[in-house]
Amino acid sequence: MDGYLGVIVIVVVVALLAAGGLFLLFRPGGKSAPPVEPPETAPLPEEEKERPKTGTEEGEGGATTTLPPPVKPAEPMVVAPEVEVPPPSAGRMVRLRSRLARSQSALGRGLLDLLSRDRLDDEVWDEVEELLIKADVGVAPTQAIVEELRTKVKVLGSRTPEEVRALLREQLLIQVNPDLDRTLHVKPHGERAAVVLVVGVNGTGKTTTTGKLARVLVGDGKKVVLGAADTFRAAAADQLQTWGERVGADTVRGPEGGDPASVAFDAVTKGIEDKADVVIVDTAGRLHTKTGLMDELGKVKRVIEKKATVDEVLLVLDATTGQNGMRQAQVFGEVVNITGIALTKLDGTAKGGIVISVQRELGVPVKLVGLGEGADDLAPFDPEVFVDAIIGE
Ligand SMILES: Nc1nc2c(ncn2[C@@H]2O[C@H](COP(=O)(O)OP(=O)(O)O)[C@@H](O)[C@H]2O)c(=O)[nH]1
Ligand SMILES: [Mg+2]
Repeated sequence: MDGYLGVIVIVVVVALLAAGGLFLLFRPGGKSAPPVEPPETAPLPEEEKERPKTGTEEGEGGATTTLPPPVKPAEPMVVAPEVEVPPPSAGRMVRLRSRLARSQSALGRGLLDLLSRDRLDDEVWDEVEELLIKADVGVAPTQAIVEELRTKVKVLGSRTPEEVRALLREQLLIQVNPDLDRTLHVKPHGERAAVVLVVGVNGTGKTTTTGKLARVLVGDGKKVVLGAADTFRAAAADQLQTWGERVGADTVRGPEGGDPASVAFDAVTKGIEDKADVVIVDTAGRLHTKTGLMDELGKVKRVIEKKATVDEVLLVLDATTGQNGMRQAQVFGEVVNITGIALTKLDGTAKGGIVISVQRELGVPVKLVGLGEGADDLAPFDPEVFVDAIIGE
């Protein structure tokens, strides 16, 4: 009887072992098939695509199975991320001129057509006015342009197309004001990094502009540290960090929902410790009340000023939002002393006249323009290139 039981036990054990082995070999997701590259599923954002893949992402558990050797030799485990060298600031707007021409040339063509008519009566001048207003030039600058053009045209009498073009160019340029100081204040103070604070309404392009600006500055040979003071969502800090990693700029971040001012403080501290030239601090824009905004931004600025000076406060403004965006932006002007405007998405609107009206209404020069979603589609604003893109060459 005992021997009989022993045999049964042995048979059961052997059967269990065999089943286990088969399971190991053929379990779903097991390594019974030759390893395959992870599939390219949804298209990755540009930044993600460039991130080098490490060996650890292939999965786990491969070592315990008895499998044919992988067809491909293993990739090296660690690949240093390649740091990009972005183009310098000089010449960027010229490179992006075609983007501007594409979005703005309808305005220029319309104006040149009207001004080339044989008879320039009140009706024609009304149309000129209408075109300028529609392009967000603003009422007062429009009136100034029309008045000057009327006088000059009268003096000229008959006009050649070249003369019309030159007159228009001159008047637009006067309104854009080439004499404004558009230098970005990013010179370090001795050993202490310069600080740029980036503010503006949610969705205008603050984080993107912060990342692009880091590239501009790195392209000019500067060492940059980024501060992710938009602590509202972890994704915002990730987004900024990805921008930074591409050009070798460190990003200081805090816990999700943490205090933005303390992140700003830590970023500036790191900037000074690391002997960076510039610290750029990205902020949140989703503040629903003016007092909330006052409190938060005011605090960020005050806390930075315990360590350094805020050299530049860039207001990011979405050109496609026109007058609406401008009113929202004005609130920021009441909270912090804006020193420059970064006008984004100028590639996506025919209303380039906003350059003129925003400078007038906020009393601050446009220093940077965003002309696309590409990493290097941010340029220092150049009034002449801008006006030439409007009226064509
Ligand atoms: N076409 C275009 N899109 C832009 C430009 N600047 C930013 N964007 C886009 O605007 C969206 C919001 O940008 P983001 O930086 O996240 O805005 P934030 O909420 O102010 O930080 C993103 O899809 C950007 O790619 C620009 O100059 N041109
Ligand atoms: Mg953001």
